[in-house]
Amino acid sequence: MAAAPYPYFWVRKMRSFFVLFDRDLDGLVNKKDYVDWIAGRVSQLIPKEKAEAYIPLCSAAWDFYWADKAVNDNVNIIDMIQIHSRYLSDPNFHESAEEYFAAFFDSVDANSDGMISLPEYVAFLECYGVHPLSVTPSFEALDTNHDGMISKEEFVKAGTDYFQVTADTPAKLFWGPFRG
Ligand SMILES: [Ca+2]
Ligand SMILES: [Ca+2]
Ligand SMILES: [Ca+2]
Repeated sequence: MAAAPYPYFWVRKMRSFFVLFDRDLDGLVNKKDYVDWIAGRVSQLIPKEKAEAYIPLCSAAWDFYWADKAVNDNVNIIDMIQIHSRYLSDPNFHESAEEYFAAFFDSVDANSDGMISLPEYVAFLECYGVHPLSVTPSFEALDTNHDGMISKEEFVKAGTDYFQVTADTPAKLFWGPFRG
């Protein structure tokens, strides 16, 4: 079966997201990579009550976005791209993604002041194994009004744009350096 002709740059974004989790480079991502490894880091890097909200969200995101295509709990890049292509075809996906990112925002906002600061974003991406020195370009890309903070609106827009905009936009840096 020929691969579906998904937009090229969008495919690169999906690859960049996939490789964030495939840390052993075997071409497969499983729930352990996507939830357990991150949960372990979240527990160390963000405040306890924030972590307690974040970890179930990761688990729900795995079930909602990845698990349908899991074979023996593993998802390969072809299946990952296919399942994430629902962002491009299913209008309901936009709404669910907005809800996820709004909830993620509340966990990343460690001091609950309604804004994400650079140190808060550093802690968030450190949970995904991104080096702190690599976070500033992402933070600047998301801070579209250049006030030195990431608002919930900026965060949700970039997070959803990452998955549903097919063009090359600054949202590609949402998860740290672009790897696709
Ligand atoms: Ca792997
Ligand atoms: Ca904050
Ligand atoms: Ca801002």
